[in-house]
Amino acid sequence: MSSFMERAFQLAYLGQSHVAPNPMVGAVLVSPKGDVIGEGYHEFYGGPHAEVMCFNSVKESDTNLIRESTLYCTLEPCCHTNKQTPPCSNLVIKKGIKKIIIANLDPHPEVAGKGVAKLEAAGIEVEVGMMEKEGEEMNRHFFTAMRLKRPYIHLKWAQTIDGKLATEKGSSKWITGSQARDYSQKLRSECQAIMVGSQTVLLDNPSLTLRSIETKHLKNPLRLVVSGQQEKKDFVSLKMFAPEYLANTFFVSPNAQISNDPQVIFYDGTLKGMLSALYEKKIYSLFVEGGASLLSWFLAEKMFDEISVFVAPKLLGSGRAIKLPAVDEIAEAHAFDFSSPLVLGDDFLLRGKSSSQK
Ligand code: AOF
Ligand code: ZN
Repeated sequence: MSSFMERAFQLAYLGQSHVAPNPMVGAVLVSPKGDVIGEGYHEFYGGPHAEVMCFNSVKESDTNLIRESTLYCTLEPCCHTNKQTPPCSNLVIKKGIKKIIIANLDPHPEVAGKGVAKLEAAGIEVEVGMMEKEGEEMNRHFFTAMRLKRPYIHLKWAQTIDGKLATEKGSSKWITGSQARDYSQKLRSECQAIMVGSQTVLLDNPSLTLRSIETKHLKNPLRLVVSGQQEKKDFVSLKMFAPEYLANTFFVSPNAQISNDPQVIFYDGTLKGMLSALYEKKIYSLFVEGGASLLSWFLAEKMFDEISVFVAPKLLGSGRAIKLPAVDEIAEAHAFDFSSPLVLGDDFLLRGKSSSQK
């Protein structure tokens, strides 16, 4: 019944912002009479998996029902061992349930169907694919990272109706109103890391933290500053480098002279190289917030999965804008599918994906 799987999804989402780089996973155990006798989810990175939490929640008086029960799990139980927790497929087999219903296979190269094969070999009935699309959406960060060996990329910017992200001088506080800015914090909270260019950091001195009422209880994403050949000394007095934030702030830099600094993620100067370096550090999702030249780099290389553009009812005339190689014909324009625009105070948000990604 998909209502049990819906419940497993609800539980999985409770781990949002706390489980990255792991996927969100929820599990529900249902007795032959249709009663929920166990529930659990992966609560935080390094913590027990959803299946473990679910079996642990079963009351003493219900343990005799486990053998005849069905487990609804949003992800294929893991079967690999070179990691922090023991493989869940062994636990599921040991508990001897009758049936398991799974939304998505785990694309991790060491799982990818092997978990299911193990369960089937042990005589457990396995069904895969219930609410598969919802699972693809929920774990789009982890799945993209596993399949493409790079982080999921969400680009975000705020602009005037004439397409300016800042004045010529670099002033951008504030293009949009407070409702749009609060919403932007919600988008931030979905990702493992926020990325900005070093010019933006020097100009705006942002803290890049979660402060809105909706997001205050969530874990702050990592903060990544893409710098050129600059040295750290220009940045130390800025908010992101204050003692309470320092541990989660990193320079992403091609400067070989500072490559051994633990606060530096070194890369070869190319966008692909940068994404590989982040993937190797287990950074599986990026929220790229600007400025215009960093965003233009990702856009020009068509390296993104999702974009969110806040549009404010203002005109600037001139100013900083996205710059891309010119096209001659409208038919050659990069087109997007935006879900219904969201009105946020005086501004609106266009959020979507490239239409070619359909
Ligand atoms: C599951 N159930 O709840 C999760 C799974 O480092 P570890 O030990 O936490 O293992 C992380 C890997 O396990 C992760 O890369 C993914 O393949 C899988 N996640 N699997 O059976 C869960 N979170
Ligand atoms: Zn597991």
